[in-house]
Amino acid sequence: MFQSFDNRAPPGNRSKNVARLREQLAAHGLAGYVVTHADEHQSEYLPPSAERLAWLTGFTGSAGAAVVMTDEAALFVDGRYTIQAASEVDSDLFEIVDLVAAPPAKWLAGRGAEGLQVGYDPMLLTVGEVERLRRRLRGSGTELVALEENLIDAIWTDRPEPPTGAVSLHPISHAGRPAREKIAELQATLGEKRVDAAVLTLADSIAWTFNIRGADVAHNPAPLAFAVIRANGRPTLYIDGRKLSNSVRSELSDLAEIAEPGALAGDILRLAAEGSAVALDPSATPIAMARMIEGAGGQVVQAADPTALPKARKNPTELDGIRRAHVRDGIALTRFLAWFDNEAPSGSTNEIAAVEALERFRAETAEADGEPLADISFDTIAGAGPNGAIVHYRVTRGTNRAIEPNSLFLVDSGGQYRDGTTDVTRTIAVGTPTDDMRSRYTLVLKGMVAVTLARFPRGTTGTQLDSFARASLWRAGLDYDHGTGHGVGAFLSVHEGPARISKTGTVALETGMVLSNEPGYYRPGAFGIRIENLIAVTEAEEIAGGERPMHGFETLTLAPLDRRLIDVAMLSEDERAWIDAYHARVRETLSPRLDEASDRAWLEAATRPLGET
Ligand SMILES: [Mn+2]
Repeated sequence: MFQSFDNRAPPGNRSKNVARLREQLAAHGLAGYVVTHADEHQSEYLPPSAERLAWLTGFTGSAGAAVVMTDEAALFVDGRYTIQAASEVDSDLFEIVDLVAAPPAKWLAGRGAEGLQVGYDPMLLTVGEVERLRRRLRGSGTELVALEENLIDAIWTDRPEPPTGAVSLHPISHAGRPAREKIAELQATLGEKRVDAAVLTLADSIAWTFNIRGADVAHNPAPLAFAVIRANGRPTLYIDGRKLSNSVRSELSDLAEIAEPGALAGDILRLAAEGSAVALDPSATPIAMARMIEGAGGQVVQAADPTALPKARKNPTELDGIRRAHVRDGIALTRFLAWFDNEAPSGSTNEIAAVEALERFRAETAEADGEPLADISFDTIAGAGPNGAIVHYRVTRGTNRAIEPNSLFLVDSGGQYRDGTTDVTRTIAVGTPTDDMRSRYTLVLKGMVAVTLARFPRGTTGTQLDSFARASLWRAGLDYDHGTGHGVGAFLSVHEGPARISKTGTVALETGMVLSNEPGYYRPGAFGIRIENLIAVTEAEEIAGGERPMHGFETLTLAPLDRRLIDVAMLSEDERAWIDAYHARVRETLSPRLDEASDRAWLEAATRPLGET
């Protein structure tokens, strides 16, 4: 199993850990220390060696920060994690603070005493984070101090070793473009921007550039590494040599110099000493690197990671792979949904059993298809009844809930296959849904379909489309507190920048970008609804009678929507026609590929036209 159901916090006595950190504060003459959920690569999924926040506080969410002062301490989490933090963290040790309403800088400024020095690790905070912290702390008396040594590492005696997962080559049959060509394009971009080099620090940027994949962290097949791309001259890839077999090393040596990560600082200093202009992405790059460059006479040019856009625009080979992955994933999901419909009404199953069954169907289907499941793309969110209303719910043995009759079940999951990454959410009725559940489900579905059917001119951003997904809910006085969609990688991160469909999605949507389309509705304590398909931006085309070419979306995800939850009377003709056509496509694509007659019969019934009984 790729998913575990145990608490993931590193073992330890949090009270002792905090006390030892306070001894470090005293030894360094500090008033406090900042610990973020981060590694040097700003990875979403951390290797165990970087779970410093969890080691210190017990909190295992995917985002957050702590500040420990000599006599008080706070853990900062956003609204997704307030409930989880309260159950995981000892409130005698940490005050739990809303990250949005009172971010660390505001909280620290409120403690303001002249000359208060608060330490942090400059390899773990980005250029942008430190700039924001400094701006907010200005005039408060509190000063941030970058420390060479990480104070957690100094006291975490049984800290795991950093990972050394084997690197594999991502073949041209999946990547679609040779790494050499990608590097040349990046070099041309640097030339246009008149910079001498760019430092890449994100694992997926490096994986994409060099056509490699890794096994350092769960769920994201990118190797933890750094790279320097020079406008002129060979790039250097900084990676722990233990991750490279002889054959992989020899392939990579044709593209780049290969060095140990420890060599990066010296190379950056040399570049800077030559007076080079070096591009750094402020949202990704450790502040330590910017300081090194400026300190040694180089020029820092803040610019978006140059791989972000070319990585996001999937090429035709990648899109073909992604489509294949979605057919495979659709078969697995259909088998799961048929299984669930058979098991759930008896009331004898539960969230963990559902997660296990779904992973088993994915693994079996992939094995039979000759493209084994490399991983799940994130921990499956399987929320029964009220747990469905917890947006980032992860079931543990402690929270496992029985699936009860006359309730909703929300399942958000995905697979990592070498030809593509999937992410799909379905909300399923168990027994008889209430009218209320059906009307809310239909409003969410109308939003999902509105984005699917959107036509939009070149330059349109995700922010503009985000309201398409919400309009039906808004009209009913309802909304949801998360973005509508995120970018998705090609056998890479399930959450990929830079485009997104959300209130902050300011990047224009371009042909080949793959995004999620996942509106929702949540009634705390009762039920949650989310419907998610992945969609790819299609080429702008002429519309009959129209005057300007328009982009649209191709739906990639293939899995039935629960007809029992659709109130047909609430649908427009267009919406109804889209759902029927989608179901016909799902049936025609998947049915011939289902081995079991019972699964084919289930799919037949689940995808018949709306209104047909
Ligand atoms: Mn998603």
